[in-house]
Amino acid sequence: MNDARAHLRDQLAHRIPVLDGAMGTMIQAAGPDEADFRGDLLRDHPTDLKGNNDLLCLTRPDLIREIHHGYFAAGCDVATTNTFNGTSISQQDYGTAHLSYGINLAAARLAREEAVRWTERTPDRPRFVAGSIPPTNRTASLSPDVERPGFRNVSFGDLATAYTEQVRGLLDGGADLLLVETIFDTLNAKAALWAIAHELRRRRIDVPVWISGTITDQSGRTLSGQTPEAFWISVRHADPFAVGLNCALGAEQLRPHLEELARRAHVPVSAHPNAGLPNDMGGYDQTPDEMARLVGGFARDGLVNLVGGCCGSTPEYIAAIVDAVADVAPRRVPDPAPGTHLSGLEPLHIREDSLLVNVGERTNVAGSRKFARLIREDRYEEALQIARQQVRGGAQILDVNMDDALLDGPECMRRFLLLVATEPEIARIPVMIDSSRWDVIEAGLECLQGKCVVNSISLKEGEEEFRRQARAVRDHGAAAVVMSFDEQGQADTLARRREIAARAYRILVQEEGWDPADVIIDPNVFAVATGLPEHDRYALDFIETVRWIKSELPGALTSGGISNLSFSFRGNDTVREAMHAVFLYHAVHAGLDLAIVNAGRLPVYADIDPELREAAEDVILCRRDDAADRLTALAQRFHGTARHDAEDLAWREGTVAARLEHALVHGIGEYAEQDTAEALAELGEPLAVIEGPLMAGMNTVGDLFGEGKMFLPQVIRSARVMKQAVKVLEPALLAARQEGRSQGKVLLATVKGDVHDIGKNIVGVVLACNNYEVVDLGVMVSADSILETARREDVDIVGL
Ligand code: THG
Repeated sequence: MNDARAHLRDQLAHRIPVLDGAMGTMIQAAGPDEADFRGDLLRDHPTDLKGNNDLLCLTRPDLIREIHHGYFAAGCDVATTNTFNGTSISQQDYGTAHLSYGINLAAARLAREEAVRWTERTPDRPRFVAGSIPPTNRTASLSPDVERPGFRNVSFGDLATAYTEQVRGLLDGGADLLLVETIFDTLNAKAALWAIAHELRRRRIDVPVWISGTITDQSGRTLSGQTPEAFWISVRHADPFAVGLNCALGAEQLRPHLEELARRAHVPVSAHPNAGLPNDMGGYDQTPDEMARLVGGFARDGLVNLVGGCCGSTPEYIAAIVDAVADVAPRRVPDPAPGTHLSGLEPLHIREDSLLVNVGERTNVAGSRKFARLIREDRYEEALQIARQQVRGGAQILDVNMDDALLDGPECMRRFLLLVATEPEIARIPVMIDSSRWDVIEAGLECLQGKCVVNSISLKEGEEEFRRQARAVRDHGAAAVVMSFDEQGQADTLARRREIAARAYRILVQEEGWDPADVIIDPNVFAVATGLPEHDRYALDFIETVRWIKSELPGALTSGGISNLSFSFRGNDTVREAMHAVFLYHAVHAGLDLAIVNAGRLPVYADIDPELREAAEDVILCRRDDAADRLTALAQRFHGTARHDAEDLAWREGTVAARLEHALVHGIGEYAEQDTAEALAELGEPLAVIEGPLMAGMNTVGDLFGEGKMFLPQVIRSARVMKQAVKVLEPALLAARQEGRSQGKVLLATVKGDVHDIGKNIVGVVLACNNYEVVDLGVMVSADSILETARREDVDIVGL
C-alpha cells in the first residue's frame, strides 16, 4: 500500500487530520509585483502575468515555500500545492499554457521539500502533500452563451489532456495525494478522475485520490445543478480516499450540504470552507476563532474526518482549527448503501424493494419515427420536447439512441446530450446511452456529468473486447446493460440466456471487480405471436430468466425493451399496450428491475379489457397452441383507439402577465414571442412590458433563486426566455429610445477569467431601455481594455 494511504488511514481511525488554508490569500498578502511573477524566465513575455499565482512556483519559489512552512508551523498535516490555475487550459489566458507541466512539477517539489523538513522535525507526525487539481476556468456541462445552449468552450477530451499533463507534473514532483477540488461542474471532475486513473495505471502506482466539490449558492447545488448526493454518486467510481466540500460558502452555510454528504458517503468526509463570506471589498471578516468554532462544531457533531481552510484562511485560522479538532473523535464512516445508485442532477436509487424503474424509450431514432425525423432535420429543440414528454410521463431514466446509418452517430449523441444537460427538467434523471456502436457510447459518456447507464455491452465480439469495453465504462463511472449475446449469437432459449448471464456476471463481478449493482442484465425481449411457433416461448423464457438471475446472480439488476414484444401488432396500440402491461405484470413479479417503455403510455393491468387481457396472457405465458391466432383475431376489434398525451396547458388560460411569469419561472420559450407581442399590444409601450410583467417574472426568478428554490441551470433557461421576449420588443424600444434624451453612458464588461454574462446582458437591456447608452465589451475583457475604452468613450459609469 502507498505510504500516505497507510499512514493517513491509521490517523483517520482516531483523529481528524488538518489540511492547510488558502494559498491565494497568502500570496495576495505578500504582494508580489509584476517583476516577481515574471522572474528571469518570463521577463519578455508579451502579456501581463500579475495574478497568475501558480507561476510563482517557478519565479518566486522562496515565497511559496515560506507559505507552506507557515501552514506546517500552524500544525497542519497536509499541504496543498500552488496549482489552482495549473492546467494548460487556465494558463492559456496568460499565454503560458506550455509551462503547465513545469509549474506542477515545481509546485509539488516545493511542498514536498517543506513536508520532508517538517516530517524530520516531528517524525511521529509525517506531513503530506496533496496535489491540487482545480476545476479550471471553463465548464463542460454549461454553455458560456445563453443563446446557444448546446455550445461548450471545453470538451471532456480537452480537459482530460490538460489534467493528464498536470497529474504527471504533480506526481513527478512528489505529491502524495491528488486533490480534485472546488468542483463546480462534475463533468470537469470526471475528466480529471479519468485522467488520474489512466496515469496511475500507466505508472502502476497507487496514489490516494481526494475529491472535494463546491456548493456556490443558496440552491444547495453545484454550479452545474447537481445535489450533493448526486455529485457523490457521480464520482464514487474513482474509489476516493475521501470526499468533501470546500470553498464558496463559509462554514455556517456549508453545514446542511455537508450533513447531506456525510449521511451518504461511505468514505471519510472532508470540509475546508472559506473564512465566511467575502465582504464588499472581497476580504473576509470571520475571525480565526469564529471559523474554528464552526469547523470544530462539524467535528463534534460527527460530520467530518478531515478539515482545513479555503479562501480567506491563513495560518492563524489553521492553528485555531488544529486546536479545535485536536481531541475530537472523527466521524464514523458508514457502510455503503446497498442498491444501484445512478444520477442526473438528482439521485436515482434502485433498491431491492424498489418498484419497476421506467426507462423512457422514445428518444430513439430507431424507436420513434417522429424523433428520427426531428434529428435528421436538425430540429433538436423539438426533439428535446420528446425527452420532456418522457420525463413528464414518468420516465426515471432516459434512453437515447442515435443508431441510424444516415446519421453521424457520435455527433448526434453529443449534440443531443449537451442540449439535454441544459434542460434541468430532463437532466434531473440519469441517461441510458443506447447504441450498438462503441464510438457513439464513448461520445455519450464524455457528455454526462451524472452516473449514467451504458446500453449495452456484450460478449458478441469475444471476451477480450467485452473486458475492454467494461473497463472503459467503469473508468467513466457508468453502470452497464449486458445484452444476452455471445460469440455464437443472441440467446433465445432459457438455457442460453442463463449461460450468458452467468458468464458475463462472473467476468464482471469476479474477475473485473465490478459492483454487481452496476450490472444490468437484459435477457432479450423478442416479438411473440409472430406466426412462427419457435417464437412462442420467447416471453415466458425471458420471465423465467429474470427469475433465475434474481436468485442466482446476487445484486445484479435485470432489464428489457418491452415494446419489442409486440412488434407483430404494430399500428394497433391498444393491443400492444395490453401485451406490454400483461408482460410487465409477470416480469415484475419475477423480479424485473428496469423496463424500457414508452413512458406515460402503460395501461394498468387491472384496467385492460378482460377478454383482451386473457388473450394476451395466453400468448405471453405460452398457455395454448392457438394463442397467437386468437389474439390476432381479437386485435381486429380493438383496433385504432389511439389516445394522445396532451401537455398540461392550464397555465395558458391565465392573464398575459401570469403567462409571461410562468414562462420565465419554468423556462418555457415556446410562447414567449406571442405572449410578449400580446403584452405590448395591451400596454402600448415596450418599456412598460419590460418593467411590468417581464421584470415581475424575473423578480420571482430572483426570489426563488435567493431562497434556494431554483438553481443555476434553471435560471439560465429563464434568462433565455427573457432574451427571447426582449428581442420582440427591440424594434419598438429602438423607436421609443430615439425620442428620449440619453441619461448617460455606461460601459459594461464581464472581466477576464469569466465568461458568464447573463447578469450583465440583462442589466444592459434594462439600461438601454431606460435611455442609457450602453457600451458592451463582452466577456473575458482585460483591465487595460476596460480602462482604455472608458477613457476613449468618456463613459459615466463602468459596470463589471
Ligand atoms: N434492450 C435494450 N435496449 C433496447 C432494446 C432492448 N433499446 C431499443 C429497444 N430495445 C427498446 N426501445 C424501443 C423503442 C420503441 C419501440 C420499440 C423499442 C417501438 N416503436 C414504435 C414501432 O416501431 O412500432 C415506433 C412508432 C413510432 O414511430 O411512433 O415499438 O430490448 N437493452
